[in-house]
Amino acid sequence: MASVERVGLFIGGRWENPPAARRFETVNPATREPLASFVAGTAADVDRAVTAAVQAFPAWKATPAPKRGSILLNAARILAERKERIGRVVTREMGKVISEGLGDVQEGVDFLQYMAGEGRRLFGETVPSELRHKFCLTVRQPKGVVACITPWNFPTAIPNWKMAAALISGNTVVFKPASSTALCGTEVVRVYEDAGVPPGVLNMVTGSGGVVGEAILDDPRVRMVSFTGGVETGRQVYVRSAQTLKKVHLELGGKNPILLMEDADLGLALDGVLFGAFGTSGQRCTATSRLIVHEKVYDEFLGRLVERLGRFTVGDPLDLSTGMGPVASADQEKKILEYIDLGRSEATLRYGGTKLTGGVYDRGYFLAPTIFETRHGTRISKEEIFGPVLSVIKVGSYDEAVRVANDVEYGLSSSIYTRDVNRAFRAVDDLEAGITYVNAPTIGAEVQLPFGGVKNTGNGGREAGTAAIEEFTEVKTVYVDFSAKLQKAQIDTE
Ligand code: TXE
Repeated sequence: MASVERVGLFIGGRWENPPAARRFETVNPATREPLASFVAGTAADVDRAVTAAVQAFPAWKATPAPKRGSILLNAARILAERKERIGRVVTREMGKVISEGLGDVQEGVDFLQYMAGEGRRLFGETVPSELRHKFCLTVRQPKGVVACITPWNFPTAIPNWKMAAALISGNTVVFKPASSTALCGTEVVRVYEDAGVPPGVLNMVTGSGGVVGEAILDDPRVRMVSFTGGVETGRQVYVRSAQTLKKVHLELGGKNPILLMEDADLGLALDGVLFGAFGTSGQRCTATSRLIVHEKVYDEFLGRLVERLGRFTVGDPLDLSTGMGPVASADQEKKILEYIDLGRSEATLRYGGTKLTGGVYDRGYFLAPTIFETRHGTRISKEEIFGPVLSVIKVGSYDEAVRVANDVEYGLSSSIYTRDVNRAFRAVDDLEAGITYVNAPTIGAEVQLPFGGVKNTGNGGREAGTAAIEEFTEVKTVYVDFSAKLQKAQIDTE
């Protein structure tokens, strides 16, 4: 094995590097160079990590939430200090262009700051009683040990979203990062460690979903799992966790549309479509993968889009002038190319559609940004591709655009470009999605607002904002009777 950094498991506040452990490496998708090596964790490792989290839980729960918040604020500061370096790690390990690598880290800084403040809120409710001299309220309590299982596409942002919310709520955490971006996950854990998160409160076990992930799901001491990934894996996670009656929070796929109406500002929409469809090489759960265009502006807009793509650069993601980097892995490349082949058979290829070759391209997983003109109903127009492939669909009216937009299994993000304020607000009502943007693309979530979707995008939960606190806490209802006599609700009706 090449001489790369050897990262251990993080259990009970110690980095463990058992010499005999099986290991795996992560590689740079732009160059195929190995970056670091990691322990392929086992069920026994998970057992020890959960035990450490169980043991650390009472003291962390008893730590005043504002004190937990000040540790997270430390983490925000440290992460901000390391932003440049970790942003480059994101780009080198996952392939998104450097501006987006830095954005990935910034999202963590923002969220840590937000959640640090939440330590001084964690609001409950006070509610009137139907009886005299009785006081009713709710308080939020942690769930206990929670698991955070994360994907590779936002390799520092998503772990921060989950872990900061879990920790401020008083839970202890077992974290399993996606294997292909385990160094990014490690960098996040090091930030929390250096910020003063006590031993055992945050534990990381690297390794495969089938071994480490399933051992986490099977452990009855883990009371909640927060998972982001593919819909099929999410379904398995849900079913498996049912055995131990865990709370399961799922963030899954999307097939996010932009509705481009005949009265839209086409120049503005052009920028939005390019960023929405080809940012992060289309590997965002909120990526714009469908462009639903009114027939009156269809030819003009598509012509302008193709012309712009002709000037769009694909290449080294560390180069500031690059528009799009590689896709994240050989598996991703293979899957996307299969969808492109399918698209050639069921739709009209309008741009791209190839693996890029020659020069730097031969070292990594580079695909051309790809546009298909298709009718609604083809597989490429309905299935999540998770790559730089945009399906463009022509419609004759707003109502048809909405029908097409809603006729997919997912409902994460959506967008409409129009200058008609009535139509914009109608779209907010009509689009079946957890997020609707007006005159902006389907990507660009801010951390202080809830994030999540409807239909097969998840099971009803939301990340970020105060919604995340609701996910990671139990509500306790408290009745304080200071009447000094037995009062009976529903019975003492006078
Ligand atoms: O995700 P997986 P992958 C989609 C996208 C992509 C596909 C596969 O379409 O091409 O999913 O990506 C862990 N029990 N999205 O392979 O397999 C796994 O190790 C417990 C959409 O990365 O879903 C990783 O840590 N855990 C998405 C995490 O689950 C298991 C973002 C996600 O892995 C497990 C990423 C198991 N049985 C991919 N199997 C989005 N919508 O944002 C795997 N894991």
